[in-house]
Amino acid sequence: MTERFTPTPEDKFSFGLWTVGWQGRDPFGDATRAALDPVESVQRLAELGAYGVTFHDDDLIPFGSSDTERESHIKRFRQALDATGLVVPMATTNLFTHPVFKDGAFTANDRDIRRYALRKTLRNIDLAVELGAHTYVAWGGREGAESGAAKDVRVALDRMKEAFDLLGQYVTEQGYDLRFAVEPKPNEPRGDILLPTVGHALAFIERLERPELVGVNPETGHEQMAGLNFTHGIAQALWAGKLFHIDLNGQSGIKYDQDLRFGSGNLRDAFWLVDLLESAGYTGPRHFDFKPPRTEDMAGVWASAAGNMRNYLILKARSAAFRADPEVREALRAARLHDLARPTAEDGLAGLLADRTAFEDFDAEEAGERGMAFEHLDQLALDHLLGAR
Ligand code: XLS
Ligand code: MN
Ligand code: MN
Repeated sequence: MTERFTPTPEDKFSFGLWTVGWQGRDPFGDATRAALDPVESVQRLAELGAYGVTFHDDDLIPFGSSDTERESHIKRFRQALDATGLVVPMATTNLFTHPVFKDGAFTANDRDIRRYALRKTLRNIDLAVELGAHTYVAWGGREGAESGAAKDVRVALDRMKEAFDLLGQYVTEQGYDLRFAVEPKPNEPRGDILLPTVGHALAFIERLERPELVGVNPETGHEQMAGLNFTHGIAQALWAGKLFHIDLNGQSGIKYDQDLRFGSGNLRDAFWLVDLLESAGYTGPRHFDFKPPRTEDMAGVWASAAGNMRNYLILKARSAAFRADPEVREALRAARLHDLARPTAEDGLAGLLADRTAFEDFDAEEAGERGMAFEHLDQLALDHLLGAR
């Protein structure tokens, strides 16, 4: 039983250096853990069965490093990757920690800062590609405001578009095989952040010069912070062909960004999410963006990291059992999922207009009385999730 839930690189689990490396600093308290060497993170994650590691430029190369220091950090990291076989599927830019980004990066009111943010990003894109990444995440944590007049949001969106158009031009001109994934978040650290949900991001992407190069990187907790159904957001991103990457973690309802390990918080949504990813044939990395709580020592950090993968694999097994259960198949029919899959008017508009049973002879009273049988179906799901079937 235990072995079934032991991760292997084929499961495509990846972690950010900033996750296991989080020292536990929060707005009210100092670090509770020592800094973690990225090389150690790579080694431990490989031992735990992960396949990939991701990073912000500053996670790997401390802000302000000289060129020589930068080279030596990259060299050590690359050696650890080679020794363990871990890959770098994704990288991203830190455009939020240094005070220079206090009013944002691509949408800072200060033009000098916007130009610096773009150069910082372009520099790290070169490194991302050198290390083999195919996805570049853009989380605009400081792109936002706390007050009304401080940010002209329509103009800020022009600047955001300008930034992504330039980034798209750069990777195209360089011939890089790299796509961007916008990561939405409603708030924190800004009072309100631009592109706050998956839906906002999807609409934004369609207005870019090269929309095909840009998708989304939704994070479980970020949608749930806004009270939204994460699985529905992922379904729409998949429907739009835009799920380029995903940040998995746990969140208990509408509160600060908890970044709990995957499976904690809203377990039911986690079940439906895994069910969706696995049945939709999502082939990208299962990337964990979590924070081991600051109560933990290093043993707790690795236990927390391992828990993410274990919970994903348990939920994957539960979802497979749910889908294979003959009673579930019957319940899905009773709930008329097959009917939803059928076009509403395969006879076309003319057929619909000519069909008297669709309106003139339609018995709305009788149709209104038909039960949907959703409760039985949901109980079967819960039985599987709880291991009762
Ligand atoms: C913060 C974000 C961040 C991004 C990468 O809330 O989740 O960690 O994933 O910058
Ligand atoms: Mn988060
Ligand atoms: Mn994230």
